[in-house]
Amino acid sequence: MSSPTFANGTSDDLGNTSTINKTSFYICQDYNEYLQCDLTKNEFVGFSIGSTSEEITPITRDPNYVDGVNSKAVEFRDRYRDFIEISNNDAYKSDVFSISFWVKKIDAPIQSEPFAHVVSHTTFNQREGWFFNTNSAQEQAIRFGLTTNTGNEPIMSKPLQISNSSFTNIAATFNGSEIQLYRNGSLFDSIVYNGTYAPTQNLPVHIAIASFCSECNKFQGVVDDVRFYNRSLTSTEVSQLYINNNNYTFNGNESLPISSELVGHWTFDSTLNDSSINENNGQMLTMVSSMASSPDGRIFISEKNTGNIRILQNDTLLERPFAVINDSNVNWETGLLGLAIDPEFESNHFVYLYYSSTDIDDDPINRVVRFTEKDNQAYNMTVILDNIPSSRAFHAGGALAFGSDSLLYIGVGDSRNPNAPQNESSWAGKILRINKDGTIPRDNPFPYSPVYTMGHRNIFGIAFNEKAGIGIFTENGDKLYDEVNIIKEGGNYGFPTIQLENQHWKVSNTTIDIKPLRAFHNTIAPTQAIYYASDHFPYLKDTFLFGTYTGDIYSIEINNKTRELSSEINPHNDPESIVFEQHVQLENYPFESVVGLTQTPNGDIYYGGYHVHKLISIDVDNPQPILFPLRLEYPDRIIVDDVFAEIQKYVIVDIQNTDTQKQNDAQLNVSNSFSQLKIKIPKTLLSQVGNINTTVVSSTGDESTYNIRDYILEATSPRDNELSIPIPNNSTTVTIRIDGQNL
Ligand SMILES: [Ca+2]
Ligand SMILES: [Ca+2]
Repeated sequence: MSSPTFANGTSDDLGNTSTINKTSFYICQDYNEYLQCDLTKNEFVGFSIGSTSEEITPITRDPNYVDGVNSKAVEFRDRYRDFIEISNNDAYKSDVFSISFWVKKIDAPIQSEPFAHVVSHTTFNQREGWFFNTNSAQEQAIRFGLTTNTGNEPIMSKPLQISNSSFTNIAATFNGSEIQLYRNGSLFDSIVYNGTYAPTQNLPVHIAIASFCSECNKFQGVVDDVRFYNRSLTSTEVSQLYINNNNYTFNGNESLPISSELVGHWTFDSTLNDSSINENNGQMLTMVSSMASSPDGRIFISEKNTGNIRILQNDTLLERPFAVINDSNVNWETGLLGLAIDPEFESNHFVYLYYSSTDIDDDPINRVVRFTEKDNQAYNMTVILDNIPSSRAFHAGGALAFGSDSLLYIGVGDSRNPNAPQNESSWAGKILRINKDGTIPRDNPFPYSPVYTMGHRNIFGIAFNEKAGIGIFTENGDKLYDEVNIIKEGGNYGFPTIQLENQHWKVSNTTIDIKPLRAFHNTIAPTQAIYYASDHFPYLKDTFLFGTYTGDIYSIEINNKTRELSSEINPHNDPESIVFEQHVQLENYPFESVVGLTQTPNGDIYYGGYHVHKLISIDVDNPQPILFPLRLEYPDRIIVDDVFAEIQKYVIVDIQNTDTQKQNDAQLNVSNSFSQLKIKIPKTLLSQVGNINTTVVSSTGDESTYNIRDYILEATSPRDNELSIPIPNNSTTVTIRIDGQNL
């Protein structure tokens, strides 16, 4: 058999092309280390922009005090995700120091990942400070880590087992050249320190989570009597610390009291106050789940775990909660969830809440209730919709928003029931739509049912552009493909049997499901959504905003004018498409998730995780491109399988040639090519085009690679490179590689 060859020729020979009648768009997203290219509904661009914020208030709660080694101690549960923050203090910047605390395990399963920090004062890059972390989620042995600013990994101690029946005292001392780790007053590990130690300059001390983060792995256990000394204790002192937490008498003589150079001491005896001279009191932080502004500018805030709804008025968190829910079922993703303000709040003062509870059989449910606000207090709690499916811990949904029609839209998760989202009669995995009083609108798509859309996994954000009559909802995928969707009456959004978990929606080869407006390859975990119509941030005006658990605010501009849409996708004749996407980078450090998001009537944007922040400015002068749109046009007989790219290096397109009348010719012949693939590549992706190679598998199975530069028709504009690439006769699969330059 002769191996395939290309005939010599020029682009003038490319006469024999077939009709181009398919168009598809790919978006390549910059994930720093790589680009991920995915099929998308239309062509749009995206940028990352910087911002500044101001911290308005922490969201705090009372700790759960339990019996300690000495009076009381604080219990941490991983599922509640609460932690203690102690603000940074110059006293913790000593080059020599000691830390002591008591710790006990809890007999309860742990779902969080390993390496939870127990007591932590280190930077994200682990070049400054120290920390105690767990070696694994189940074993929970504790290691001491001391960082070095030489660029090496932290120096770690051996894992020290702790008990679930009694408290273990852990003490670490550092004298500049040696680390000693003690267990119950006895030396457990001794390490020569050959790094260069730099104390943490700018971060608080955290207990039960890493100090650089409010959304890292949580420690589960009980912690008591945390001490920080700005000197290295002797082994005798450490053993005395174990025997007696109070004062230390040396050889019967009054000597160094153990309080000498004790610069932080938190007894947790029903208080988080610091009993050392520094009086640097700790606070227990808890998570915001939703925020909603009333027309007078007050911000209502639901706290997921505490049962409290709070009010932020003139940037001050009112001491007395607006409402307290006593029957909330609190777990990972359950508790107090969505909040909504009635569109006629000024006359009726109605505030709505979606929260998790249990029914009379103690089964988990969610319900929507309504309060009437008067003088910052809630009255007349009324159940609007009850027995919404829930789960013990996950996928409880919680988005709540009024539509342009003044009806209440409710995002309900699948409650971890895979059969529910495609079952019309279940409320799980749905968006529900009800009248304000809980009755069912007559024009709902399923008679006598609140179900408005179906096929959802979990939803935290719904928002409406009243003028255009467009509503969106965010949807949380598993590890891959979170979504933004347009709300369509009676729409089926595919989960889990049509659009599969962790798969791009293109695998669903049907037209019964609505494809997402936008699918994000890597997890962003979208949260609360709003439509922003204010001039306060002109750059964000008339866009949908939503928070992300990964700590940014996304802005998406949607147009419902008819635009060119991919012919590879059945768009359900939906003209809506994305015009513009921006990622507002929030530079909060310690890192903070954006769970709640709201705008005040004057256009201020507030958001919250464990603190409430106000967006102050966005850096509109320096947008960084992060989305690179590719446009491909090709004949019916071509199928584009996949696209790969690396910035300024290459674009690779994998295609299949399904021509059933391939020329019965062993020769692959570019000059007599019958098909062309046209591709438009933005210059931000490849500023110039160099080598172009195709690797061709012929119908007889031969594989060869050719430089086809001479056969390419090229056009460039200031913004894009456009290439027409011949697809050789008799090919079955073709890989086209377009390099950024000649190698
Ligand atoms: Ca105590
Ligand atoms: Ca979907």
